[in-house]
This record gives sequence, C-alpha cells and structure tokens, in this order.
Amino acid sequence: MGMNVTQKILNDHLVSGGLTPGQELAIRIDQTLTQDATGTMAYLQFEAMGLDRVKNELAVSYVDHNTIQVGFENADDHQYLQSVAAKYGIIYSKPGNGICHQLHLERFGAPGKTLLGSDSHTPTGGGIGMLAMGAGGIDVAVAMGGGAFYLTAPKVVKIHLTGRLRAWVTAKDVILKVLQTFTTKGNVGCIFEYAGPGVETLSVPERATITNMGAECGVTTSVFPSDDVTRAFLDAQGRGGVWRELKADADATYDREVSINLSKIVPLAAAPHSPDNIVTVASLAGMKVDQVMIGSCTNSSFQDLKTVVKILKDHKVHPEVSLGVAPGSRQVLEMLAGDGGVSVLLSVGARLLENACGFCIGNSQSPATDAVSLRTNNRNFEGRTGTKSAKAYLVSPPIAALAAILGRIVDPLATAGLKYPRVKMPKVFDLDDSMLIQPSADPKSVVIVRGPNIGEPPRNVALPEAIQGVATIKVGDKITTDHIMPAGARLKYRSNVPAYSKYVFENTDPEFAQRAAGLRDAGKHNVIVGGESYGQGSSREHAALCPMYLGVKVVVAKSIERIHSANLVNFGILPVLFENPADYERLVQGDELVVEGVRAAMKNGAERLVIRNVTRGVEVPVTAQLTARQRAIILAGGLLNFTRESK
Ligand code: MIC
Ligand code: SF4
Repeated sequence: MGMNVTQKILNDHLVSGGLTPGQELAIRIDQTLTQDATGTMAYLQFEAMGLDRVKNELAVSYVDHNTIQVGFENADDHQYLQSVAAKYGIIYSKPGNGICHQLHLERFGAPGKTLLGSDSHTPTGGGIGMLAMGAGGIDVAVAMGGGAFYLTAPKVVKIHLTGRLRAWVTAKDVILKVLQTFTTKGNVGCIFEYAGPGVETLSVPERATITNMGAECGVTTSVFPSDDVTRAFLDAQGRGGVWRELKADADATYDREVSINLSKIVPLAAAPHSPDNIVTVASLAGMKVDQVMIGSCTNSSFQDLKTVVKILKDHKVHPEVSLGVAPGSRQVLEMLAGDGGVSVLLSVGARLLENACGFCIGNSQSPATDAVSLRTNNRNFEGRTGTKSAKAYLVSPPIAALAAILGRIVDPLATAGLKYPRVKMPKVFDLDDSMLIQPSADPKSVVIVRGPNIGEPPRNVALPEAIQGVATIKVGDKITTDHIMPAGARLKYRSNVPAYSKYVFENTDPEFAQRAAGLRDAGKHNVIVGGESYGQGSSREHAALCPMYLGVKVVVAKSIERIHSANLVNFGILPVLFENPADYERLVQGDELVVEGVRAAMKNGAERLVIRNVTRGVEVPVTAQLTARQRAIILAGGLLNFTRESK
C-alpha cells in the first residue's frame, strides 16, 4: 500500500511500535536543536544523566531568545551554553546570528530527516520536508544522547492546496485560514501534510511560515513534500547535496482530507487574544494602529522583508506608529544591507531590531497601555507582548507594512492604486557561517563555565502511594504555557528554577506560588484543575518543572496539549482527564482532594482513578491515558530519576 510523506519518514526512523494511529512508537532522531531559553535546562539535564558526548548526527545550540542582557544572567547562560557545546560536540550559534528556526532552515535542514527541538516552532523544518517536532528540553537531551523519541502514532490530515495566492495574500493568510478551520483545540496527535498542485506555487520560506504556525493548532507537526522548489532553495544555500525528492505515493491514504483553494483566500488577521480568533483584514479596515512589529521565526525571511522594504520605499512611517523590523538571521540582514533594503528601512523611520526573537517573546518592545499592536509573529496570547492591556493582531508582513505607513489597518484588496511587489527567491544566498562555532577538537580540556545564574535542575521524589492534596488553583479553557510560566521580563530566570518558580501563574493568580509553596511545606500535594486544551503554546518545560518544584503532583483537566502533557510526565506530575467533562464544576479552588491507590494504579496499568473531593463529599472519576513507559516515569518521579534507575 502506498505511503504519505509522514509515514515514509516515520518508517525510515522507526525504532519500535507501529504506525497505527494512537499507538506509541519510538523513532530515531537525526538532528536536534535547542535555543537558550530552554537550552540551559536541557544541557543541565544532559549532564545530570551522565551523558558525555552527543551521539545523534547533528546537534545545534542557538542563542536567540535572551539576547537583551540586562544584568549578568543572560550572558552567564550564553557562556555556559558555549562551553557545553564545545565539550559535548554541539555546534554553537552565537547571539546575533539569528533565530533558531530560520537559521536551521537555511543552514542545516534536510528533506527526509527527523529533527527534535526544544521549541514548539521546530515544525518550521517541515517546510523543507523534514519531520520536525517540538519537545521538552529533557526529551531533546535524551535524543542527543542517542535515545529514541517516543510519540503517539499520528493521524495524518491531508491539506490539499489548489490555485495560487493572489496579490497581497501571503503564506501567513494560508496558515490563518488553517487556524480558522482547525482552531487551536482538538488537534492533538495529528500531523498536517500539505499536498496538491498549490504546493509548487509556494517557496520554501512560505511553506515554512505555514508549518511554523501549525504549532498553534496543537498538531505534532506539519510537513510539505520535497520537490524542485526545495531543491532550488537548497542549491541557493549552497547545500544542494542534501536534497532528495520526497512525495506521497499516488495511492497514499490519509485519516482526513481538507481542501484549500489558495486563489480564494483573502488577507486575514488573528484578533486578540488567540491565534485562532480569525477575522478578515477587511473587517478591521480603518482601525488605528500604535505599533507595528515585523519579524519572528514565522515571517522574517529575506523574501518577507524585501517585500516590506518595497512597500515602505518612498514613504515615511506614520508619526503615531512605532515600526520595528527584526530580520530572522544575519544572512537576511546582510542581504538586505547588500541591496539597499537596510537604508530604505532607516530612511522611512523604521527601528532596526536585533535579528533575534525580541518582541515576539515580550522581552522588549512592549506596547503602550491599551495600544493596538500589529505583529507578524505567531502568538497573541493576552500579556505576551509584555503589556496586558495591549491588543495584538497577527497579520502578514505586507499588511503590517501598509499600516505602518498609513497609521491604520488597510484592506489592500479594496484600496485602489496599491501595487503589490512580488519578490522572487534569490538564486544565491550570501553564505557566512562564521558565527556557527564548531565543537572543540580537544573536549577534555574544555571547562564548563557556570556563573551564579546556572542552578542545578531540581529532582522530584518518587510518586507517593496516595495523593493527599488541595485544588490549589482552578483555571478555565485554553490556558497557555505563557499563563503558567510567563516569559518576557521573567525570562532571565530560566536557568534558576527556585527563582523562576516564584512567578508560576503570575498573571492569572499572583498568590499561587506562595500558596503552593506553603502547602508543599505543610506536607500537602498541590493539584491544578484546568479546562479544555490546558498547556497550549510553547514547549517550555518550566511550565511543568516549576510547578513540580512547588509540589504540584496532579493536573486534572478536560484536555491537555501534547508537549505539555509529555513535559508533566517527564517531571513526575500526573496528567489526568475528567471522564465526564461536566465534573469540572465539582472541583472548586481550595477543596481538599484525595486520590487513593495512585501508585498501585500506575503499577497495574489501571487507567481509571477517582478523585475524592473531601470538602464537598463527591467523587470524580478521571482517566490517566499513559503508556507503560510513561507510567514507569511517573512512578520514578520523572524522567531524570527514571533514566538513572534504568542505567
Ligand atoms: C515561544 O515562542 O513561546 C518560545 C519562547 O519560543 C517557546 C520556547 C520557550 O518558552 O523558551 C516555544 O515556542 O516553545
Ligand atoms: Fe522566538 Fe517567537 Fe519564534 Fe518563539 S515564536 S522561537 S519566541 S521568534
């Protein structure tokens, strides 16, 4: 029987299990990537596992998130990461080189390979025909040590593209259309595979915009075939040798199929505060804009920014708008400089930002109170910009550029006289890998640098016989990892769990951390009660690690997103789902909760557990949908203990 692209790559890398959806399978990981905000913890865990050399084909450590360096913390992290890379055989991408996903696509991505990254937008690599997935840092550490990656065999959803994008409609609008169709909920365990005649009309950076932001749907990853367009991109990057053709067999089957006609898509926007809150740009036309931010791993390619430059040329940024442009990589910046684009940006009055995550993660460029901010990145969760009252709209680079000049949102399809500049892909990219530092030829001589910001990864204890706890917090639907573990100004504590833990749920319930720590110290277990789609968004394992440090033992929710659920298990927190979602109402914050026989259930493989609400005298049945391996990890109190025990 024929295979689709997903099945072909999985099959080539299968270590155990099968491809029947829902089954656990393990695959070999060819390439890994980390970024600094999750990387320090990943490498601390790599060291704690007693690993002494990376064993996979390629490991790259990027520095792109924490590049602001107010105080010593970020710079301490960079030194630690550089010395670890030199010692253990990892390529180190210096701060200033660019954003991990953009760089990986340019310099390392290869069709048919598997890539595991400690960042939820690792699926960007799907744009070049890789099976590229986000995971917690500890899973990436295991893969660097040569261990397999475990996942649920996915359901493959075919997204059949026909037609061709018209002027002013871009890849961003395609993925916003996909988000409108699938939303951010209910896609756990799926992979989006793009196919159809529309595929060849999209460049690799355009495909990468689509696979990047597929992360917002909560899918395992998204993937495009590898074709002549992919080959041309790799040739232009001087890496044609890694190209191979990869397409679905004619008789391949899928679990679901959806068609999208590219010619029918109109400019779209994600309105506050969710990437699936999709409206047309036409419906927003006339809205006054205070800030415009162009960049992030979703839309910062040369093609994106050159389009922006052409729209801005011969104009000035509106007096009441602050326009920031952050190129995705040094390659993009150099090429813009080389053909006069940087001069245009400066002459129109744009603020040239560092080629890094920057504004996207909210550690700089926070908008004013109540401001409207138009952004080309992928997430507009409440408060992510660093300003809780700001309203962030996600749009394509051309829509952002027009608004920067005119001071308001404009629907280009309804505005006469606007000429859309179609930018062709360059035949050759500027190549300069001098900010990619190769590992040391003499690893034994390398001393790992540990400044005061580098803490030890905290250890958990084995799972107790029973949970004797309290519903320490009850939250609603779509709680993102940004709600659980804020980034922005708190990002500098990523390598210091005791310090970072003080900010768990900071913007949702500022007293949570203190309350939880108090209960933990009084010998109680903390339980988090969540709604639908708990743990959306980032792969940051700190959203599990810091709650673990505060004594959280169970998360009970209506549904839990894939990466977060895996992270909870990795840190010994039991994720369970309400058997009957209406029972969510039967648990109230502050209630005393008991779960008897939880250890025994993990040992016997029993899925069903009962939460006894002592305060209200009711019982709530829940299910723990875990594989045998995950139950063993929970019993051990997390993956670090589990790998030690199984050595
Ligand atoms: C994000 O976009 O939210 C991040 C910051 O890149 C995260 C990783 C992190 O929290 O460090 C992600 O997407 O996984
Ligand atoms: Fe960086 Fe933003 Fe991309 Fe996350 S989404 S990797 S913060 S640019």
